[in-house]
Amino acid sequence: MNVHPPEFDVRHCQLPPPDPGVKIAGIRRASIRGTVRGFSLLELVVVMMVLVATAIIVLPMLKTTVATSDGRQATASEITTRTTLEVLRQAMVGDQGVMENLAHEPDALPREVSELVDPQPPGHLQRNKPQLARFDSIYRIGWRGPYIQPTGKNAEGQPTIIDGWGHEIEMQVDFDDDGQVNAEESRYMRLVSAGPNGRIDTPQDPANMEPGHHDQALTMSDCGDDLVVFLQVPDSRQ
Ligand SMILES: [Ca+2]
Ligand SMILES: [Ca+2]
Repeated sequence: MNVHPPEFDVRHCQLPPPDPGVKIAGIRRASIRGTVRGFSLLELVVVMMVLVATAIIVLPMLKTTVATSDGRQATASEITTRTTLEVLRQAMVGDQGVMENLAHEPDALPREVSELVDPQPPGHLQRNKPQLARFDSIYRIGWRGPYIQPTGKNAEGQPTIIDGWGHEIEMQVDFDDDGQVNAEESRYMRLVSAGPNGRIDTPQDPANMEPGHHDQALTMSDCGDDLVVFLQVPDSRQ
């Protein structure tokens, strides 16, 4: 059979209709349209097995360490703790946080993180500043808990905020031994996670509250493996 090659129509950039009898690379064009071949079940199973095997290899690596922006390798527990501390910091000093509602009376501020998850105001607030026990929506002052949802329980079984190693995050504040928190003391409030060793290493004595500015100030080595977040003063530890 004498077959002429199809002529290309330049004006319309189209090939003329194919001759159904013409074979292209041994397959009729009609059969290309009719049988688009999919994956067989066996091929799909093999692909799934490869994906599962990859996940089994990669997921434990993600669980163990993650590279941080400064090039360190941080564990998932550390990342969880840093995230939790940031959420806590926002609950304290962020928009509509505790400080916004209570900072004009620093002695009414919470002294334990477990107080932040409670809809009821802390006992010392109810005793010392009963006028702040209810939130005034016009002046936007007074207790408006809970400020954060609990993530675990403390040693006494109370709902509280725990770090990535399962220990309650501690709020440290300078009382200056008189049992009250004044405005200056409230500046040095800080949140402390016990870190991987599960023990609070950061000293709580008043001389050690301010970070970095004088000889007695808190240094990095004082804090051991703890993770510390200062609520109001910048962290200038050396
Ligand atoms: Ca005091
Ligand atoms: Ca520690």
